[in-house]
Amino acid sequence: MKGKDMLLKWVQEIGELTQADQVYWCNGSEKELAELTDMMVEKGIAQRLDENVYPGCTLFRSDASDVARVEDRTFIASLKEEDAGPTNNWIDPTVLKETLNGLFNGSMKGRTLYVIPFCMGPVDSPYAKLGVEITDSPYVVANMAIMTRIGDVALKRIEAGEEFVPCLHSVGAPLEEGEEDTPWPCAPMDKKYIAQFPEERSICSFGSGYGGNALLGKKCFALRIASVIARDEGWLAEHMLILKLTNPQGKVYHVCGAFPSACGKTNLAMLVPTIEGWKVETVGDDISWMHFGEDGRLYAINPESGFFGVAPGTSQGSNPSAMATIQSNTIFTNTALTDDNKVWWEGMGIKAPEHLIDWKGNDWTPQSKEKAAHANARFTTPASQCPSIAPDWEAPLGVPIDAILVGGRRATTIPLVHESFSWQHGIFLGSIMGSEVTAAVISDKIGQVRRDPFAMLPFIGYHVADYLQNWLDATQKTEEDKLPKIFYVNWFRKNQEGDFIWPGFGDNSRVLKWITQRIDGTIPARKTALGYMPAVEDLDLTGLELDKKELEEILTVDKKLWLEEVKSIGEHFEGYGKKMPKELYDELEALEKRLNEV
Ligand code: GTP
Ligand code: SPV
Ligand code: MN
Repeated sequence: MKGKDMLLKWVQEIGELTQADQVYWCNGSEKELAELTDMMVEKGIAQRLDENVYPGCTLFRSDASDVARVEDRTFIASLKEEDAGPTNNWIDPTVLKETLNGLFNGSMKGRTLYVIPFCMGPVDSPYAKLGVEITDSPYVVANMAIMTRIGDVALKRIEAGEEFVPCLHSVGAPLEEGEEDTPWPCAPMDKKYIAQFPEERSICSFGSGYGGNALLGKKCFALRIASVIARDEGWLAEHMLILKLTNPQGKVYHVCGAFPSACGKTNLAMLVPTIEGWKVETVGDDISWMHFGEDGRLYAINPESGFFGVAPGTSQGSNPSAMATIQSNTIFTNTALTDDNKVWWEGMGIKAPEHLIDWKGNDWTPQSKEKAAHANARFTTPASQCPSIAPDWEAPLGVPIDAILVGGRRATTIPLVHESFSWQHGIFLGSIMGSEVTAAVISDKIGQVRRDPFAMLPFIGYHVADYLQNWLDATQKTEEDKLPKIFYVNWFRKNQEGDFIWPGFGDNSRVLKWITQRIDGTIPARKTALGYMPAVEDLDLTGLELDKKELEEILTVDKKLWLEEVKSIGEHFEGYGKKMPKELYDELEALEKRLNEV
């Protein structure tokens, strides 16, 4: 859609369809957010935390059925089924629209319809894109106000005639006359729809109020719809963190990293190095939009303005920058609450108090069997508050990317780090990524390894084979030596006892150091069947006491396991159908050959 007139017409139509009580246009001011928050606290939807410790912070508890993204209820409604490809749930757009029309009919009765104009990307960036979310959830408004640039800044660009993506959202729980509201209204699972219309570039989400299901600027727009736009326009919309790394000599590098949900993007983006003289600054923690600059290099912008981060496991020890960021103006969802109005979660680095209110609102003691915070409890917090935020994180043209990391959660098989032989081999590494499914998604497969190419499996808005081709095509847009080097990392190897071998978090800086040395060509590497790998001595392990044998193990290629992996990759490629680029099969064959040579 384009222009103010179309926007007004759309809002009017949706107002009539949903029969909302009233329509409110968000301007994005601080006053507006403060009033909205007051309203939610008064209504008992939200709870304020201790103002002395957590100023401007609130806690929300979701319905127990609405705690994460729902991939089974997420649809790509492209005109042709084959365009959605084998990895997406396809649904006929005409059929779906009829269903959705039925569901949205009267769905906002008794509620306010909020209109949120928003901008993905710095407001002065030529790469920024606009959207307008209509929602009946004030919680969504408050989150969008942190996660994106909302209100007048975005409306101005729409009024100037720019295109915007219409994003329609309802929690799907109309209120009848006199009916009392619940703190977290939502619809049952079989009525939930998270729908993307790629040709029309529009989004429609019904029935869930949680995270990526409801904050439509994030996964629905900045990944599913944006990936389609990116394919058409020749750029890349990716599920990646963006960080800025400075070495002791003051040389700057920028690194993107594609890890699946709850596999360490936020933590790596805010890492505090454990090696002397190194500095990491944050540009983004979840999404990277990359364009080719005039110099032929890839430049990344972060389309978001906040972090929607996993709370459990976040502590002063693991991520002090996140802990400092969430001290004020933060929305907590599904964490536990202490008796003195503070938040608590497992892995916060603070002993569990004798009594808590758990994420379901029940009393909890250390003897309780269930966890006090939900595993996918989250904080929504402004990026600008992050002590490690890079001064140029809003650079309109983005930052030039030197390296791309791909990786996931794998207890076995995948070494700590290996470097690709070439761009094509790097895309192969991205295409074969596998990871254990985490609580960031409602699934009965949690803990099982699934293939997740470039951590985009749930987020590619079109055919996965075309998506991989779009990556391969980069070499037609620029010279290979201008493209970032691609590395495959795995912080999650476990030993016999089930403990992580690599300390991770701040110590991942040691791997980043090796990566910069490879970029600069200042350190040799071992050529293995998988790619270039460091020997244990090549990593800066100053001050670390690790079991040398275990370290060697995570820097070794296990031929037997890898031959099994090759088989499994072959099956996974077959599943992607005939459109799979031949280059990736060539890489698979070459890998098998190299493995059989050693
Ligand atoms: P999404 O927001 O879902 O996309 O997740 P993410 O990729 O940003 O993951 P995040 O950084 O929030 O980390 C998820 C979980 O993994 C947290 O519980 C972290 O404590 C844990 N984690 C992150 N980095 C590491 C690491 O280097 N080693 C280990 N062992 N755990 C880690
Ligand atoms: C993810 O699952 O990758 C997230 C959380 O970042 S959500 O916004 O819910 O998608
Ligand atoms: Mn994510």
